[in-house]
Amino acid sequence: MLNCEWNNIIVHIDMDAFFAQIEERDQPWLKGKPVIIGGLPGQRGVASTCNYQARKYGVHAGMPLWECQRLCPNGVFIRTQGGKYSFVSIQVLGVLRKFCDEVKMASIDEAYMDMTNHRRLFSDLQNMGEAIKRGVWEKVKLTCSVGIAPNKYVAKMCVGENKPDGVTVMSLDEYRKKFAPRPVSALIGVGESTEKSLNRLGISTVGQLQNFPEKILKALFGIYGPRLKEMANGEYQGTVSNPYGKAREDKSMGHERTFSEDVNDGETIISTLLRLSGKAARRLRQGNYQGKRVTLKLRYSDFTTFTHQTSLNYFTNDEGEIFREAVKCWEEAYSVGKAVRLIGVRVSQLRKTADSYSTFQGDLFKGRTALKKNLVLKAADAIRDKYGEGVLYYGGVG
Ligand code: TTP
Ligand code: MG
Repeated sequence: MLNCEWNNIIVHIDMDAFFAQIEERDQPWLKGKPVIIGGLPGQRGVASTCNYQARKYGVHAGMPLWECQRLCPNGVFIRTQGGKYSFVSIQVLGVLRKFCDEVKMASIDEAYMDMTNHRRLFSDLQNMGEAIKRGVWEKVKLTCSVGIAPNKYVAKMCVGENKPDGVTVMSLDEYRKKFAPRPVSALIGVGESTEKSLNRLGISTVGQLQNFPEKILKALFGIYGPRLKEMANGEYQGTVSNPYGKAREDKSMGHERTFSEDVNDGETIISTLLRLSGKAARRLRQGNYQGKRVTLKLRYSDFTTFTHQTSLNYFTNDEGEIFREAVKCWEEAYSVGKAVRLIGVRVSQLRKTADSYSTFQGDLFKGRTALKKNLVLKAADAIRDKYGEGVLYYGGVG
């Protein structure tokens, strides 16, 4: 019988080097080699992830493939096999559901479980974590890491402490002590700009934020101020909804559509992607923004939700280019045959431009072509301004 005074026992599971580990499992010759998932060297695009071997070379998710190859010339590059990874994700969900009903997938390889009412089955929390890991291993032959804490935020924060293949149990006191000396950027939810603002206040460590007067934080950050302090103290009760690792703070613009009936025909999806890309691009242009990263969001009929993203090596607010990237994500991420409930397109990593039609740097549209393209966009926007959003849509992959 578990002796634990916590009011809640929250378990966070995060698969280790998820896509890469699946490929290593399925292709035994990869054993011991640095493996990078996301595309072949020479292709545009970024790494989705890499195994721990490749991380030793400085490779990480989101890094352009050409740079991965420069840092790790012996790396084995593999294209993303979205359907296969989603299948494994659903298998893992099945395992977790055997431990408790309250499982929430937070991304393709992360889940939260509320084990509060299941504590009596385990001798201690470490043991609980080991049992969950064993269950996952037995079903899918993959390792994961487990964080156990009295709330979701601390469970997620601590899962990385013994990664890969580890269990970390952390009370709020332990969390406060352990994270106090670390920089504020260690907090999930504190991105670059918040870090800079905090630094300007003289707050560089989590410990300093733990003790900083809430009033001042509130005056400077609004409702986000007290939340920052809660995060530092491990008292934040919300979830940090970020599909991939740390929450992204950067501004983004996008649109989503929930279908009145779930769909699984490619034509409907592609035409919806076209509309959503058009709307996202239009918003970017209206705000004089261009972006580099395109994220596709997919929610299936069983409510499992995944995101998949690609990054361009230039900034754009052109709907054709955004659409092309969204379709690429769709092709990589979609589990064939599954019914889709919601789909979304989002553009992030934004920069402000002086003029929304300033020259595109896309390799397809150079010189005169870029100029012509800008004129077409300008004209199309003028027509939409006059007659409404629905009158014009981009007609296909450029
Ligand atoms: P993560 O859990 O962030 O990374 P990981 O599982 O590969 O490695 P770790 O051991 O550090 O948890 O993301 C899960 C999967 O999501 C990852 O295997 C690939 C995919 N992904 C992307 O497609 N793009 C991204 O930018 C990131 C960060 C992840
Ligand atoms: Mg992971």
